[in-house]
Amino acid sequence: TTNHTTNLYYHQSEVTKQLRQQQKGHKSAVIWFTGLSGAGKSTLANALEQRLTTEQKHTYLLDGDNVRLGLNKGLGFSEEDRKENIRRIGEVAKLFVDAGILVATAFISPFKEDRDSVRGILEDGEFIEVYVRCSLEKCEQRDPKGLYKKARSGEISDFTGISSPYEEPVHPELILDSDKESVEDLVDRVVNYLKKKNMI
Ligand code: PPS
Repeated sequence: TTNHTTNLYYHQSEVTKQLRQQQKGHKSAVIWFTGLSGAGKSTLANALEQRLTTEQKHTYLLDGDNVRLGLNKGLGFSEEDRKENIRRIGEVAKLFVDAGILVATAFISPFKEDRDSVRGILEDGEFIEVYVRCSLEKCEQRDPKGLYKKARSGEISDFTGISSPYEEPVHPELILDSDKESVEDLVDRVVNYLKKKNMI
């Protein structure tokens, strides 16, 4: 039987990932921030990107709302759509890693299986899972976009933490307690990790 991938062959380009990394003077990887809405994923990913850019590293940031307005327009928040959202983001992140870039991603990515799948398409050490940990109570108290309020009133369904599950990472590379330490200190911890692993 013939399917859509039958006559497709992966090409290895002449310029390799290793060569791109050499040229940039650092490794490439995905720094995958996961956590509840309002936990601080975007804030931390942004601050990390700024810090790395200041240190002359080549970075890119893939962020929840922006990706959902473009590449993943049309996907909602059912389990199936979130799965597809994360799958596509994983593939895009992998392309950035191939391009030699340190890519930070900020998505709730509530399902362990989906995060593990992204880890699975990358090479060892290229997937750095960062759990931005913050209690639901605190996130709900922050409610920067007023979404928890809408979720509680039933105006939004399938809302993570309220009416849709969040599966905590089991062995993340890093846990950042966003309600205990400052953004700068937490960014330090990520940068130190990258240095310790000789990525930068
Ligand atoms: S997921 O679960 O990884 O596919 O979600 P993600 O792509 O990160 O999108 C999360 C942002 O979408 C807004 N939003 C919702 N989040 C959770 N549940 C529901 N039902 C929902 N509806 C809209 C919300 O602004 C999330 O942004 P963050 O930055 O996480 O607060």
